Amino acid sequence: MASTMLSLPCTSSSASLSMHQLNKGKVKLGSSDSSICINNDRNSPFTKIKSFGRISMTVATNVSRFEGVTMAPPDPILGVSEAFKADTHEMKLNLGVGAYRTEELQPYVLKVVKKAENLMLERGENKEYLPIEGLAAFNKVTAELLFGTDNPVIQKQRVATVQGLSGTGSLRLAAALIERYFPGAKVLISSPTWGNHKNIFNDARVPWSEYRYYDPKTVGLDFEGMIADIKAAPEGSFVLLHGCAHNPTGIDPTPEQWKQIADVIQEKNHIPFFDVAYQGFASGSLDEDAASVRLFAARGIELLVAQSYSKNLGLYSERIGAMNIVCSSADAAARVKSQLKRIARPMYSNPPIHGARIVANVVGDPGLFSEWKAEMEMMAGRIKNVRQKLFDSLSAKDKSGKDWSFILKQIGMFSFTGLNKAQSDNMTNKWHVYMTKDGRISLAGLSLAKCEYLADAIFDSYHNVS
Ligand code: PGU
Repeated sequence: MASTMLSLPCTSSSASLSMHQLNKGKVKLGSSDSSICINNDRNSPFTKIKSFGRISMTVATNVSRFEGVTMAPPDPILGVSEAFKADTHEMKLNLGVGAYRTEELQPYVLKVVKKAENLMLERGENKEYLPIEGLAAFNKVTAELLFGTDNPVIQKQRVATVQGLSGTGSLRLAAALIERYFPGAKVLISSPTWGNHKNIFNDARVPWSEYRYYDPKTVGLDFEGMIADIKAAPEGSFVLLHGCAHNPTGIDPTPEQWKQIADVIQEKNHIPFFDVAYQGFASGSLDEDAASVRLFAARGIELLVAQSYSKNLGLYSERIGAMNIVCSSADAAARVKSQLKRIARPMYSNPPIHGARIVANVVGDPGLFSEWKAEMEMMAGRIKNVRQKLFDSLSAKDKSGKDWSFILKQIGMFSFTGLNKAQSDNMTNKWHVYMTKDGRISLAGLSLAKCEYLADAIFDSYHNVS
């Protein structure tokens, strides 16, 4: 039972008016006299305190106005970190969230980020509001990083770029634009995909359906299924594509397959909608990882690209990213940008400055830029090393003939192990390995030292749990 302190003017009319309001709000009071409810028992929660012509009393509310609000389930990805924190086992391992850790399994702040932050301190930069569309220097470099400085879409000012609240916020902005300007249009999402994609389009009231992507038999891409489903979708649908390092499968189309995907999308007049959350993290090269987006842009197709700097610059909690919409003319881009700003203004008004300045400083300075590339290669390299070691350990242990080579074929932060829910539960309950229930493990949270232990856990879960 909750209690609330009330202070009422000591006149009968105002007291009874207050009572009326209280009763309407289902507030219950203790034993009452004729006009107001006062309890003289000092130990009761309903205690009268009289002072200077006002009566103060404590009232108890036993029915919340939020009675109809049900408990939400934990988030399938971020909820895993909460469960991990509560576990006290010494061998516990958090392979849930896609966040880079050092070999010592500690969070990593890039050296180049610290340098950029020092620069900001030295310059004594202010904390004034940013424009709705974000920091101009950031918007310039982020679009150039994605498309390449010399790309005609940049030269001809055909890209509407606005700073967003990282990848998620940028996706959400574009979803709102789709809902407003393309009513009824469907977004096609890969099956499986990053869990939050569906939430984003649901909340924006944009209808979506899935296209085939992952083939459990080959633990590879179901390319024919993908093409057939994109072909079968209503003309003018949005097709959500992971620019590189597909989450959760770690399986990307080959350059040849990307061309065929572009062919079908063009043929059907669809609009590609790229989610680029791992530029530089898949191959270690920023340019290589942007090749899919650049292929579509080179064909003159109008497209959308959400960007995130959570992973490649380790700016997870700074919430820095962008939405880029490539239009067929500079005029259309200007109008689209104006509407993106209109959507952003009542949602969050304008974005935060800190991460935007870091990105602008790092990408805009040739020295810092090359240091960043070296650090990104180092991070991508560490992940490749644990990937190899995990494969070696599993192959050495498993004499059943099971082929684990898919681990080596997958790229990016994750490995999609093929473990089902019961097997994933065994990983957590028996082995204290925290992962998402779709069988995804984040190799960015694994150290060489723990590969052997993880291989034991996977071996046991795969062979001993059905
Ligand atoms: N798009 C994809 C494909 C992602 O994997 C993620 C992050 C995002 C967008 C959004 O990242 P921002 O931090 O908003 O830029 N996915 C991670 C991080 C945890 C989460 O679910 O937000 C993951 O573990 O899948």
